[in-house]
Amino acid sequence: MFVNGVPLVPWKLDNMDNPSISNQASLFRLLPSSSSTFAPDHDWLFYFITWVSVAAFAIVMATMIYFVIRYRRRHPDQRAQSRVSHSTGLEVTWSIIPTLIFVFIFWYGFKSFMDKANPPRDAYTITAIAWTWGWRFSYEDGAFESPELYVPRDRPVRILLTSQDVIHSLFIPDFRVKKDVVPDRLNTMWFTATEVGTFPLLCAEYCGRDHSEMLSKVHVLEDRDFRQWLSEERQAADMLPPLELGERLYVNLGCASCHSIDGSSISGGGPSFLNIFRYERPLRTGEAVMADEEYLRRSILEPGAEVTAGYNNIMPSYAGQVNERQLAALVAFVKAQSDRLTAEELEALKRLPEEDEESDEDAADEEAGDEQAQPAEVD
Ligand code: HEC
Ligand SMILES: [Cu+2]
Repeated sequence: MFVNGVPLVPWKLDNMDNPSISNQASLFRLLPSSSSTFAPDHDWLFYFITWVSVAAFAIVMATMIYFVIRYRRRHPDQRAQSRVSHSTGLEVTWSIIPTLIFVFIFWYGFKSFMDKANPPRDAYTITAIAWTWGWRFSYEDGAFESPELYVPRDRPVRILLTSQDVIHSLFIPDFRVKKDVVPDRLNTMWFTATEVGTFPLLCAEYCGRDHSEMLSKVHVLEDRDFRQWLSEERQAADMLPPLELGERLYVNLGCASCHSIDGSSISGGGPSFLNIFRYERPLRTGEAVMADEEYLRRSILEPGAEVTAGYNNIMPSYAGQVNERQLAALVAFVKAQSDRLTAEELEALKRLPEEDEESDEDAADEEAGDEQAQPAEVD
C-alpha cells in the first residue's frame, strides 16, 4: 500500500525526517532504516529466510505444475505407466538440504540472540520506566528524566527496563530491538546506534487500552552533543526555580498527558490544573476538600486517597518517583495555575529559593508508602 509514493508502514506514521540517513531504502522497504549495529545481521537473516521461502515455494509450485501437465491422464481408459513407490536418493536429498538450511538459520539466529543478550561492560546505562500510558527515561542515577530517549551515536547503550504498573514492551524498530518491560523485575536491552537522527519508539504489548498510544522518540546525538545535553539537563534540574522545574516535570513526568492547564479536559485523563489551588474540590465520596498545598502533595503521592468526583482512580502514584524538591516544584506548578494565588506568591515561585542547598540532596527516598495507585488488571 502506497500513499503519495510513500509506503504505508506503521513506523512512518510520525513523519520523522532523517535527512542524514542514507540507507532508508531497503528491499521493497519492508523494514525501517537500519540504524544500529544489530540491524545488518538481523536484516541479512530476515531476507535469507524470506528468499529461501520464496525459492522453496517456487520450486515446489513449478515442479507440481510441470508434473500435472506432463503426466496427466490423456484419455479416460489410460492406465498408470509405472509404480515407483520409493526413491532413496531423492528422499535423502530433500531431508539433508533443508536440515542444513535450518541448522544454519538456528546457528545464525542464536548467535545474534546471544549478542543482543550481552551488553558490553562499558555501555552507558539509562533506565526506562514504563507506566500507563507513557515512558520516562532516567539518566545518571536518576538525576533527571526525559519523556523521550536521548542516546549517543557509536557508543553501546544499555537500557534497564522497569514498569510502574503492568507489562509493557519497549520496541525501537530502526534498531531492531524489542524487550518486555515487567513490573518488579529489571530486564535489560542494549544497542549501539549508528545514525544521528530521530526514530520512533513504541510499546509493543498490545493487551491493555492505550499501549498503542505510548509513542515516543529516540534522539541519537553525536557523543559530544549528547554530553552537552546531559550537562544542560543536569544543570537545569539542579538550578531551576520551583515554577520552572515544575513546568519541566509536568511535561517530563507525563502529567501533561492527563492534565491540561487551560481548563480543557483530556479524555481518559484527569481534571485540568486550572483553578484547583484554594478551591473546594468535590470528591467521589460526596465530600469536598479545600485544595491546599497538603492536598496537592497527597494527590501526587497517594492519588487513590481522595479521588475527584467524576474521575476514576487511574493516576499512578509518584511516591518514590520524585524527590522532595521535585514534589515541591510540581505543587508550585499546580498552584501557579490558580487565580487565587496572589501576585507576590507567584513571584516567589519564580525565584530560586536562597540558601537551602542542602535540601535538594538526598530527599529522594521519601518513604511515603509505595503502594500502586491502580490495580494491575491489564498487562
Ligand atoms: C494517567 C493519567 C494521569 C497522570 C499521568 C497524572 N494524573 Fe493526576 N490525576 C489523574 C486523575 C484521573 C485524577 C482524578 C482522580 C484522582 O483524584 O485520583 C488526578 C488528580 C490529580 C490531582 C487532584 C486534582 C483535583 O481534582 O483536585 C492532582 C493535584 C494531580 N492529579 C496532579 C498530578 C501530577 C502533578 C502529575 C504528574 C506528576 C499527575 N497528576 C499525573 C490522572 C493522571
Ligand atoms: Cu505499554
